[in-house]
Amino acid sequence: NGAANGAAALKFKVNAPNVQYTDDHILSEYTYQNTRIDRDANGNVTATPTETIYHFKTEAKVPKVGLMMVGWGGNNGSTLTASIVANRRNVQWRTKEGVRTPNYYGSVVQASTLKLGVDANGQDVYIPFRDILPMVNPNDLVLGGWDINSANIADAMERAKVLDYDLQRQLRDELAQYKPLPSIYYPDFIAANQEDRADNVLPGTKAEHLERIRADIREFRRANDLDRVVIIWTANTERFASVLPGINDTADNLLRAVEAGHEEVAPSTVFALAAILEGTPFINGSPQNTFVPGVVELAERKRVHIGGDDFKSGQTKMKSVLVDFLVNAGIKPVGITSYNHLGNNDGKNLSAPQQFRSKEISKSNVVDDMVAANHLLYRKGEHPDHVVVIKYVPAVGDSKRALDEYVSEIFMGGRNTISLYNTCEDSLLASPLIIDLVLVTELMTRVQFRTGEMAEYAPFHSVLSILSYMLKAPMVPNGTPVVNALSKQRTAMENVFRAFVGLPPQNEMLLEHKAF
Ligand code: NAI
Ligand code: DG6
Repeated sequence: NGAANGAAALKFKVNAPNVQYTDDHILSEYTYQNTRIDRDANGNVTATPTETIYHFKTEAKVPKVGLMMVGWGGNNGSTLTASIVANRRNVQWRTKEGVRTPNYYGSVVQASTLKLGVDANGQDVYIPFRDILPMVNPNDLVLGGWDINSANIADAMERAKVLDYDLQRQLRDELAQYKPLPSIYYPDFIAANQEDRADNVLPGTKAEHLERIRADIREFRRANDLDRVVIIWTANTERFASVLPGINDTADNLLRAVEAGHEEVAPSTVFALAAILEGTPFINGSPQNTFVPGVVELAERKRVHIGGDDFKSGQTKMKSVLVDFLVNAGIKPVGITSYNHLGNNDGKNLSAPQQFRSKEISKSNVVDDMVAANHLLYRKGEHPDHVVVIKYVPAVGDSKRALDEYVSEIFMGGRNTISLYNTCEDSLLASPLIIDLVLVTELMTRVQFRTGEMAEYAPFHSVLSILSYMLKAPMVPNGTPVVNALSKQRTAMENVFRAFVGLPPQNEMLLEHKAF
């Protein structure tokens, strides 16, 4: 992103009366258009166009940001760290195919483009996604975090067996300096087969753990002179916590439950509480219900951003494209069967029933909105059969195999079966998602909005539904529709960002090319 910062460093400016630039801010006045639908007693439908004026204010200066990973020594944490260092230093490495250079493929923000508009000849003009608004360059992230395993990040990278040896060799000295902070280990929440990893754990009570993690965040911020910190859970999948009245159902009850050391408070929930109490956004990259109602209430009370759950990397991403396509094509998926096997530590942890169950839940609800959108194909409450199987096969390591079968009803009683087979290093799909989650979350902390009824600008809702594209089971503010369809999720991100700079939503009408 270069040395320049603030409005002076913007990659483009919008030429319109509704957009202003100050030294510190981008100000846009935006007309949000929608269509309200009403039905009368006879079922007649009226569609009324609506308009709401929004004012957006975006801080143009990109802050110095720290990323703290919980589970830093895992496959995702070590791969992400090594890859950022490789990009930062432009480390090149040799494989049998030749010399390789680092990149950020798989990051929407870093490696995809968006259509800004059309040129004088009506031809599309694309810009890097990262240039739509001032965003952090991942090379500038200060990295740190916790792990219940004491391995330094060089050893963790070697253990993960994800990156090529010649690259590891060149990164080793720097990564050996990175040592995860001791973390919270409550054995009941992750698989028993993880016990031998737990050699870097905090002693003490739950209340002491909460205070210790809060102190770690403050110290990381101070030692690195950071403007902001974002925390991400990329540690093992935990079992679901029971949501219990009086324990974790409200913010105050949950804080009391931590004081009392209640057994249903998970490590991930203690981290989320610590982050929120320190005013630090927290993202959950795993499927468990870290965000019990008490956490959400505290985040809303403190106006801290949270996002989750569970990185959406491969199989589910395909599902949220393919089922959307089929249903929108008027084809009716009736059976979806998803197998995968993998041999990394994530697969080992997921071989335990309760941890598998967390993952099964997050992988299973991902077509609901697409099915519900087409009442011509599905009766109310009708769903395709949907089965998810995960097996641990150590021999394949981080190279996950995903096999999917989609059976659909087609024209006049016919059947269509699509089979997919996908092989790929799991951590190389997940790590760029972490970058997107962090960069978009950080950006959202710098944007405020105001409508006609509001006297002051206010931050966006604590629950960041805009992160949905990167997440399998997107968390949304209460009462908000959950969107799983990938193209809708990306369109939402693009158009919300366009609104922040005062541009209309992207449409593919190309009306200027449709006349004789
Ligand atoms: P991993 O097992 O290699 O790494 C997890 C790390 O967390 C380990 O180093 C472990 O020691 C540490 N850990 C466990 N409990 C901890 C705690 N309480 N505090 C701090 N550290 C703790 O797993 P991997 O492959 O890095 O995945 C991480 C998480 O991301 C898993 O929950 C996985 O299900 C989830 N995920 C991964 C995806 C992928 O494509 N790799 C996609 C979707 C989700
Ligand atoms: C086995 O399913 C391991 C999991 O952690 C997955 O790799 C991960 O959840 C990614 O799932 P998906 O469906 O997004 O590829």
